Amino acid sequence: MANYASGNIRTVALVGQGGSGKTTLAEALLLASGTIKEAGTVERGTTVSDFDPLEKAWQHSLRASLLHLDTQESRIHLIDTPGFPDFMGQAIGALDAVETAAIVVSAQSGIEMIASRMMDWAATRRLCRLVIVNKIDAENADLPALLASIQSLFGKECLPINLPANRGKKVVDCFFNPDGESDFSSVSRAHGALVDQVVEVDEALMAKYLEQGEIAPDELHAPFEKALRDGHLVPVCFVSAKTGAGVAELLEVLVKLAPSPAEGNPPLFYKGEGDAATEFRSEPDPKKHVLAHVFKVVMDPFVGKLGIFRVHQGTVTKDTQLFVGDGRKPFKVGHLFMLQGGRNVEVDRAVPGDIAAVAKVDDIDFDCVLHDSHDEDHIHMQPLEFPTPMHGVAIEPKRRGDEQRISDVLHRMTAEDPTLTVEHDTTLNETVLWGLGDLHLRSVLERMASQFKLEVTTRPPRIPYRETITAPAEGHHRHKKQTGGAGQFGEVYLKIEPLPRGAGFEFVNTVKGGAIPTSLIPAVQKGVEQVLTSGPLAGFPLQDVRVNVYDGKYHPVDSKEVAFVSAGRKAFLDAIAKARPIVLEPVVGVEINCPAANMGDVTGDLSSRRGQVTGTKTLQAGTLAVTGLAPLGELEGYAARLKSMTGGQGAWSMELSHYEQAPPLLQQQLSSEYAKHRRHEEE
Ligand SMILES: Nc1nc2c(ncn2[C@@H]2O[C@H](COP(=O)(O)OP(=O)(O)OP(=O)(O)O)[C@@H](O)[C@H]2O)c(=O)[nH]1
Ligand SMILES: [Mg+2]
Repeated sequence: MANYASGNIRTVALVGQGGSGKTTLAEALLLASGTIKEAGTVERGTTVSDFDPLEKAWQHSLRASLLHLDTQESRIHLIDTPGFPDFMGQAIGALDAVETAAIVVSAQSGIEMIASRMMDWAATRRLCRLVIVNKIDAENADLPALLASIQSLFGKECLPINLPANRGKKVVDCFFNPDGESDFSSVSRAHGALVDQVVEVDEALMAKYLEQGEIAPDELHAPFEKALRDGHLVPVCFVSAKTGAGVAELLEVLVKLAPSPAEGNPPLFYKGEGDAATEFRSEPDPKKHVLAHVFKVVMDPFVGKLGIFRVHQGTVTKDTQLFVGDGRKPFKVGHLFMLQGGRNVEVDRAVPGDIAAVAKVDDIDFDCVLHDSHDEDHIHMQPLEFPTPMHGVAIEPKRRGDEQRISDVLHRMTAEDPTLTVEHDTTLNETVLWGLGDLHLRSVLERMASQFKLEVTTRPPRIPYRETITAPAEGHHRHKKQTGGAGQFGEVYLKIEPLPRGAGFEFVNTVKGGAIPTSLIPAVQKGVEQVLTSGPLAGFPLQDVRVNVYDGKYHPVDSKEVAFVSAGRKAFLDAIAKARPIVLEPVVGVEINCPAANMGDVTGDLSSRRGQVTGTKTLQAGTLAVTGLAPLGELEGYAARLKSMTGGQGAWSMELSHYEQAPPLLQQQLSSEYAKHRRHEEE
């Protein structure tokens, strides 16, 4: 289907808990649309979506996969995302590319953590939401109870758009057709509830409805889309990806009711930088300037760097010249692709709503904007908030000499994955990989081993403590050295003050009258910054401080750069010593799902770790979600502890909440360890 228009495009991200059946459902949708002739399975490793060797081996999706299918004049772009909390970055990133987030819930296991997180994230992003109840064929599925918990947890606006019938062997539509028999609830009541909800967004229609008692489905289309856009309606569909029940009906819902690019909420863009930036929204008009957003980057072993983007405005063809962000030099598209799992399908053009890719453009980075006009510089999309990686592993090559290759490979992997970071701990001279969970880190190490033949040994990393100051102070240092002929001279006066938590570092130069020549200020800054990576108290990075260099002295012959680097560093250290420095510890927000019976143990254990419970909610009969805060340093071995407390039934995730002052005992312990370490080094 070559020439579809934007109005016929639907973009859908399948999100939700690991194992809820997203990949199997994607396969079923491809089959129902005739895109594939036979459905693969996750067990046999034959699905279009989980094409990566590691995904096949683990039988779980680890990356967002892009798929597309054509049905009834419509092009549907599907993104199948991983459900494990460890790979959430991939699911969050996909939200930037779609109008509709379909939250898949397993009828077997009910609502779990990721489903409810995804509901919230999609709502913050103003996406239209759809709840898909999968596995309606399962023996132990209690569908009426599940629907009730969906409504109590996600809201009354979650209304069935179809219902299972014939004991889950098929589904019956409740939107277009008020009559029919279903397994539970009544089709006509479900129909009434939908119409009631939809007409609430349109006063005139509401009046008509009250008067006539019925509204033709055609007239409901526009208000239906509005209700979806406003989050006033969240349709619930029932399917079995395995037996195929409800799959054709789901396609029908996507085609007839899911929003086109013009019917969804257009994403927010910014033009300009910082405070001067102005907001605007893209228009899904194929004739306007191109605006496309790169929401995913893949380092393909065969085609190199692949930039995957969603077109929000304008038309991209092979001949389009595209600028990357603020770059001055455009590139010619040349080959334009749409992805079908691991296969790149070459296409002629991409219109608003399309998800496409270009290969081998090195300047393309995750989250950049592609555009075709010089006037469209300095455009950014409203940034997505990714969880800060808090699970770390320190790695060391097994073979000497692999250091550089490890660094290159990790660099490529972090380019693909916004939730993976690499840090070099200068104090211990070790490389630390930070990710969202143990599985996340393991997947990276396995890829390093299998794809790049790089073997490493691992050990737990240090907790990422930080240092800061709590009072303003002055610092001074005069660097003077006479070695043989020429001497070294540099003198620096500076003031420091604490900045709000999370503000980072600021360097200000207010030197007057050339007391330190402007050309040597960078040397002072360099010296100051040398201290930042390893604070004087316990060797942790220093943050949230402003340094103001305001005076100094120089010597026309002896003042060299090195002298001012050294003077800057020592003046800063001098100031820190007087500024009541402290160690900050990371505090994480945790969410724990556990059987209600284990609630007491779980909360008691959390308090014994200096943690606190901030809320509990019932996910469904017998299962609770507990949220809380705890210092990261106290959570060592938590996964194993939770497993033993809950008989293996607990699940948890954590993400960085904030940094706060570490308790005095811990501060002392960390600084005496650091002092010992330094003595050891000096010996
Ligand atoms: N009985 C039944 N089993 C299903 C159905 N859909 C999927 N499954 C099974 O559920 C398991 C998980 O399915 P996947 O499709 O891998 O689930 P997923 O949501 O993609 O999981 P992640 O990729 O880890 O997020 C597999 O064993 C499937 O065969 C269904 O409709 N009924
Ligand atoms: Mg999957």
